[in-house]
Amino acid sequence: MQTHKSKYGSTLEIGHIIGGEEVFDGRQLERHNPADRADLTARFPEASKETVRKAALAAQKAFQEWSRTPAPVRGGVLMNLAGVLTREKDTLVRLMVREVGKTFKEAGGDVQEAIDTAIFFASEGRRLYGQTVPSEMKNKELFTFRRPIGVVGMITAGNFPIAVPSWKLIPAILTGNTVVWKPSDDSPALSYVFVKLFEEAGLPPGVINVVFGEGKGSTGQWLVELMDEGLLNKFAFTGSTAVGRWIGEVAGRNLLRPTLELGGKNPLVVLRDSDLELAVEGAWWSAFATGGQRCTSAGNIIVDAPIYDEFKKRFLEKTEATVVGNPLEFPEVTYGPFMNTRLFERWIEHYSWGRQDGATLLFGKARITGSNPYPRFKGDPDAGTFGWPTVWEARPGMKQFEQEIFGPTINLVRVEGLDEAIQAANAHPYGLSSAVYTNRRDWAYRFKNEIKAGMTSINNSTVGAEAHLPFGGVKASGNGARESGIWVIEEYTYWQAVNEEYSGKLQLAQMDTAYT
Ligand code: UN1
Repeated sequence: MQTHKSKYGSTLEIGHIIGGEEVFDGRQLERHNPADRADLTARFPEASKETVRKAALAAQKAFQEWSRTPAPVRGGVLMNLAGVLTREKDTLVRLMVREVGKTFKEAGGDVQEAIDTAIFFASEGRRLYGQTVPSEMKNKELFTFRRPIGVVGMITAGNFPIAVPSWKLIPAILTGNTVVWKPSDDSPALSYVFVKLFEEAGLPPGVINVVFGEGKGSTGQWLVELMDEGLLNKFAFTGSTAVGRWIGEVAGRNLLRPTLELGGKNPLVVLRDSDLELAVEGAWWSAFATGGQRCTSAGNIIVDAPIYDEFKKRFLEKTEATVVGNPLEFPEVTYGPFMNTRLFERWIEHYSWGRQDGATLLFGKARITGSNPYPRFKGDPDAGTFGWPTVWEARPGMKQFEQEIFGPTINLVRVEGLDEAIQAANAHPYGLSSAVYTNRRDWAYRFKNEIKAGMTSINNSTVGAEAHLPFGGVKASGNGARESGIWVIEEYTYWQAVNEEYSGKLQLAQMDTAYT
């Protein structure tokens, strides 16, 4: 790695990390701060098919030793990592604000989530329990052991550039696997620094290998296709449903069980008896935190008819107070720029979906620019790509009600009562997060029982899941695999059944007990 001075920090000249060596082959790519497109955070290469293959071979080699390393010792590396990340938190936070345009507060949460994950799994190395199981026969013992799966391919998105990779990397290595990780091309510097911190914490070379590049038609594709060559034993992906489906197909034909964390169109329901102030604040944060660029961001706010008008009035007031701008220079902003122009282009398209379907635009004027100013903008809007906070009135069945938008857009949806609210909350293809605001326990519990979603909040935001609860969705939001907490261990291990015979003779299960 080389560093050069840049406007706000330094530019990293980085290579892939393969078997502990830095490898510089491939077309050069660049990453700029999305809030100004001038501040260069990293210059990094695009890994070719051959380079990705080398990374998988390095991971295979490292697996031999790492899988034999006692789990408490592997956990010890994670305990060190928690310390190193805590020491480096401020540096990582600042780099995250520069590289992906998050606010300081949210970047702090992102890094903290990784620290919490490291702390959680550090001791898990001492609790990687198996079982003893009674045998049908005398003088025979049965046991189960967790075994690592092997080499794991990983592709992650840039919106949670440290937290989400940590949910994959940390449990994967704790359980004895080794990794080839292709991070998002939106966060190369952060990913590089993150892996260097694992090294500093004592992780041997080759346990985590990093290949940089882009997605389909590039490094990401080469990595996925290594499943067909038998070089990967597991795949873990966070990103769009379309890409997830394709990864799932490749994994399926190779009989691998992937972890797929995909899109969301998360409903937040506000019932007639709820605390309106709390609901408005929770809905606003669910919609606009990270500029809506979270898989857990709310997509539809479903409001009970008797309070609809009052909610709408207060929600629009709160939306108008949203501050948008360059988070590095103005830490008070609610959200910053789009992470990349692809996301912006997708977001801008939804303005035409809304018009075509007859939705009503209540607030928002597409892209913020000097000639299309937003009153609460901080900084130079033309320097990056920023979106107006946007509020629509929509109905189930409309495209923008059903499809993930991944930007600062929210729909208000009017329903009559709990039954209709639950029906609307389920009327989209996804099933990741959800929320209900009510003071009635029976309503809250009916909602939690009937919503088809992996995660549900009662009187709280759709975003901000804690690092030790199972994270994941149903329907188009994933394949049922869970990340975080103890549950993720299932995804990175297989059960080995062992029997030990000490009778000194051949005892056969089933036959000996049934017919002797
Ligand atoms: C994501 O957007 O991919 O629950 C993850 C949350 C965060 C993680 C979001 N803890 O909003």
